Amino acid sequence: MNSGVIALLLLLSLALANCGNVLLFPQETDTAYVQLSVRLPGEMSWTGILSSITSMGMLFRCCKRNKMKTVFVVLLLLPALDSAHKRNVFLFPQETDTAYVQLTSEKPLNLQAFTLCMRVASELPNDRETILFAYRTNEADELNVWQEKEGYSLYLRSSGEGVTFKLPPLSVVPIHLCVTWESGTGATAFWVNGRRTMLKIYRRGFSVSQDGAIILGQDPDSYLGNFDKNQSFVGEITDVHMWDSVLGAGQIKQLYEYQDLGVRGNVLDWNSLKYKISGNVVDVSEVDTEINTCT
Ligand SMILES: [Ca+2]
Repeated sequence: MNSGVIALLLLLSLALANCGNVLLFPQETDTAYVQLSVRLPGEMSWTGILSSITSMGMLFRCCKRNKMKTVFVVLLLLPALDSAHKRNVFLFPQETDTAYVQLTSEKPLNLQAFTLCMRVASELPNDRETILFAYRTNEADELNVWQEKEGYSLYLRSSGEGVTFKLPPLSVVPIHLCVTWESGTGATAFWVNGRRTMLKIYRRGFSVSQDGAIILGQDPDSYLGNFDKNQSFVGEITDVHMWDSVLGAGQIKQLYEYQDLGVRGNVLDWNSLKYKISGNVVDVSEVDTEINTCT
C-alpha cells in the first residue's frame, strides 16, 4: 500500500470519526460523480435536500493503484436532515391598543411554580414599559412579564410590586427568554439564551390563581380590556412554552439551543398551541430543521 492510499484511508477514518458522510474522489476521471437526490420527508410539508450516497463502491472501483498520479479528496460533512418542524411566529407590526393573541392553556394556571419561556425580538426603546406576557383574572394582574427601563420584570398579582433583573434590552435579534419561580422559597430567576441570572426571592408562599386570560401583545387593565398603546408589544414572539414546575438548567439550555425540539410545555405548548388573534398580528409560519449530531 503506497503512501497516497495510506493518507487517503487516514483522512477517511478521521472524517468518519467526525460523523460526516465522506465522498472520496480518488483520481481524475470523466466518469465518477455522485448524484444528490431530493427527498420529501414523510408528514412534512417542506422540500429538503438530503444527500443520498450510493456510489461509494463505484468510486473505489475507479481507483487503480498503478495509475494514481493525482489525488483529489473531497470531504463533505453532511449532517442528516431528519425532521422539520413548523413554527408559528407572531409578528406585531406596530403600536396599537387593539392587537393581541389570546392563548388557551393545556391546564388551569393554579401554580405553585412555573417556567415560562419564549423567543422574542423587538426594536422598542427600553425607556418604555413593554408587555411581554400577560395573564390576568377578573380581579388582578396575576402573572405579567415586562421589559422596563431597568431590565426584565415579573409581577405576580400586582402591577406595582414586581421583581426586576438588570439585563440588556431586547433587539432585532431574538433572544430566548425564560423566567422561573417557585413558591416554596420564592426563588426567581430570568434566563437569557440558556444562562441564568442570579436568584432573587419574590412572593414566597404565593400561588398563581386559575381562570384568567393569557395574552401576548397587550397589557389588560381589566379582563381582556383597557389596553394601553404605549405599553403594547411591537416585534416578534415565538416558542412560548410554560410548565408548572421549574425546569433544570440543562433543559433550559437545550431549549435555547433547539437541541430537543420534543420538549413541550405542559401548561402552554407552542407545538400544539390553541390561540385566537385579534387585530393586526401577522401569524408567520417558519420551518425549522432538527439537525442530528453524532457524539
Ligand atoms: Ca396597563
